[in-house]
Amino acid sequence: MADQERGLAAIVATLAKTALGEQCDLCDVCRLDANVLRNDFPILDQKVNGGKPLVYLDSAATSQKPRQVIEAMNRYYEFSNANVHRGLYALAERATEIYEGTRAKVAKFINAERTEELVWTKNATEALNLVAHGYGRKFLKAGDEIVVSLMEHHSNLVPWHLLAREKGCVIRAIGLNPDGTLKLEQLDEFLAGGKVKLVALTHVSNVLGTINPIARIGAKVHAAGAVFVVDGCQAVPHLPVDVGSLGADFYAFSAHKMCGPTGLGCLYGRYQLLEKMNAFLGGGEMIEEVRIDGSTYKEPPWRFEAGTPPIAETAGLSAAVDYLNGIGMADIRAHEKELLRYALRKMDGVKGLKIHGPRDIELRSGLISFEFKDIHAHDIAHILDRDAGVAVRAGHHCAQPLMEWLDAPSTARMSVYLYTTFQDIDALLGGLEKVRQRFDAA
Ligand code: 7TS
Repeated sequence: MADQERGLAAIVATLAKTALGEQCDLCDVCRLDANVLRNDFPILDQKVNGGKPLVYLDSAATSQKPRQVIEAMNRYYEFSNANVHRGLYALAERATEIYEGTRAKVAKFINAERTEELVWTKNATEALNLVAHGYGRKFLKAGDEIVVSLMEHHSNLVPWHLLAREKGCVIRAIGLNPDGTLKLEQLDEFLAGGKVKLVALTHVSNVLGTINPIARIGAKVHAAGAVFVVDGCQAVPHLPVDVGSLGADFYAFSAHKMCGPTGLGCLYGRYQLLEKMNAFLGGGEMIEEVRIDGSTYKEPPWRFEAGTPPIAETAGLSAAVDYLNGIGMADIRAHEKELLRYALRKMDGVKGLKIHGPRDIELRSGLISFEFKDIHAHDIAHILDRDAGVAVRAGHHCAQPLMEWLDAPSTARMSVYLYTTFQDIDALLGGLEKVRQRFDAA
């Protein structure tokens, strides 16, 4: 069936369901029809494990890519491939335009004041390491305190461990309330001590789904004279993000979680801070002048982009941002809230299932970590895949301190995105029933 016809058929089917009063994918709340959008994601239209339709509920690990993104990268390789910044011919100019044009587009997407505040990295992990090296190693010293939280991904912990070990800094961690929100009064206590120089927190937890009150925290951090680093990996793909109003000094995220390709990350940094920072990696592209006994370096953001960068990937991210803007981030968030509301209600009805994270939909993003008592998360994920074609993540989710707090070696996690439907959630529920039956019978 042609794409257009399939799209039309999906709309008709959805309207028919609405007329019947069923839960629908085309509603006034979110104005987004996941069934139609799915036509842009060829990977979702396949069967796995003996003919079961694939149900992809692992977008928090990486999102799927729409045809528009795949085509933009192919087009780049077919028509514009050249290295950036160094060629004086048409292809090189075109490649540079794509590379720098995407920087401007992404800076605008997160409402940065200046395009030069957006640094390309390999992923969010590298972006956070860049801050630890470029800012931390230069400005932090022995006895300075770095505040993190119990819900951080390892990517927002280990760079600070490495820095603290080298410099003799002290790590302090904000604990969690029983509902999986931050104990903000602990942050106040730490800041009151007067030794905190840097606070590094996630915007959205990749395990609990908690959306942290970043703007409120930013105001406190700045009042205490510290620098605020935000891990926005799970936020930028799912919520409207405005770095200016959040008050983040640094904000890191990955293209691959927002419909873009792997191999490309983004670091927003306030220009006055980027300017003062040391280079991270050294080599071609990032230098001004090189002598045999020393070198000088470019202004940000190019100071931090050594070697041939991911160019095709910026072509892909450019198409991804157009795609997200075409739908609207507010509508994506509204759609995910509806899915979350539906999933939480249904999952509450599954005997023996424990759900982590805040119950208030306004405080959580589109993912749910869960456990069945006495069933290992890997077994849950394996049975969901084999018996229901449902892909979820299982493990410690690169958040071992949080697992310790949850008193769980691992959890299973479902996560949604703009292409997730209510039928996907129903398939998960059917799969969970199979998991329970299998273990009840054993
Ligand atoms: N920070 C958070 C909050 C994340 O969720 C992740 C990846 C990262 C940082 C690192 O991103 P990367 O692109 O540099 O690897 N989170 C996950 C996840 O939850 N499952 O797989 C990857």
